[in-house]
Amino acid sequence: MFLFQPNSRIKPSPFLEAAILDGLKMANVYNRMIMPTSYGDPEGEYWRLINGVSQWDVGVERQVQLKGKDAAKLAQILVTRDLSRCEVGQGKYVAICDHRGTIFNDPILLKLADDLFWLSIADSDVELWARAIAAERGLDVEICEPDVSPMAIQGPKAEDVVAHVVGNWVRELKYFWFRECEIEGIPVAIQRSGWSKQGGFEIYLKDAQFGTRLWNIFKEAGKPWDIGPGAPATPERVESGLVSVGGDTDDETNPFEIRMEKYIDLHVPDDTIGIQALRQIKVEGFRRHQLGIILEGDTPAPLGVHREDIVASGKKIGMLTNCVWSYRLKANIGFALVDRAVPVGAQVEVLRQAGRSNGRLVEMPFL
Ligand code: THG
Repeated sequence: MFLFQPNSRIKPSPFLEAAILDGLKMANVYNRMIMPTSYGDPEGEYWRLINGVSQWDVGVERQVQLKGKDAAKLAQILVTRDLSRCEVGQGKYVAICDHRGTIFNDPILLKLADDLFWLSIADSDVELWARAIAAERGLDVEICEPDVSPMAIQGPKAEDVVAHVVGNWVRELKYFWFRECEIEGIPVAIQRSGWSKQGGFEIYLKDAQFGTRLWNIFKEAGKPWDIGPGAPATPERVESGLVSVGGDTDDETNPFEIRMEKYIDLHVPDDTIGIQALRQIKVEGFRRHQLGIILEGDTPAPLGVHREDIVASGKKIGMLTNCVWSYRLKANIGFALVDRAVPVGAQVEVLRQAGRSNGRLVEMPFL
């Protein structure tokens, strides 16, 4: 038998207890936290997300708070997207790059006030990075992790459930916009967002002691729509072409290579980290691009722990960074990070652990 031993360096999500009571069966590690991944029926959880409404503990989407006179200045130094017209109450999907233009995080930035921002981060230590940059540049800003944890309500029926709990005003929220409010006295911010393309909201809980209560409020309210517990579903996010930075990237990947050009503003000030490198990459051209791949064969063959080489005419042209059985396309599909000379439509081979597999490169999203 193998037992997982928690310690004080593994931050518990405020929803984890409720998730376990609801039958959590599998989890991952993300941002040094336990990330629920399945309640024992991955296919059922997938179809509930596609057709109904699903409730997710995504407390692993940790917040990094920037507060103070130079908070806006620091935000623009950290992210390679123009924030000058970002309004209070608005969120934006952004890239954080290092000085070489390599992307290492892709948070949602939330502007709560002119001098207050949250970066709702993917899996790498942005707080440490932000502190170092702020200190090196002598900025007047406080950086901390606030007591804020997201829970997602996702799927085509999510809006009905959330409107039932907080009111019809949520129907008017634009994508990534949010509003702070209370649910039965529990302080939250509600944003139209979530790591799926099926629509939905994230409820940012602002006081961890109410995790189980907030979970149960939505569990109860969602019963007429058959809500159930779930988690970010790999088949759905791959079908939808959503990138997982860290999973689909390596330590040389720039945002252009992974279809993020529309979130990069090359005209931001020169002191934005990585922007000078990105301008140069834009002029000189980048080396790889990310395409979808559809593999032959009709048995599920997901990617294991390791990325797999992709070859064409006997030469390595790139790597498969994820692969999953698509319930809607009825094929194994994945993301291919390949040389830019290799076009959409190319027939390739993947050196899978079980043997060679033929595949075809396609445009994303798949669906
Ligand atoms: N919610 C919150 N924090 C997060 C995530 C989230 N932090 C980590 C991770 N997810 C960040 N990554 C993404 C990636 C894609 C999207 C959101 C967060 C996304 N993208 C849409 C797309 O690519 O089509 C829309 C982007 C746009 O058009 O602006 O939604 O999920 N709190």
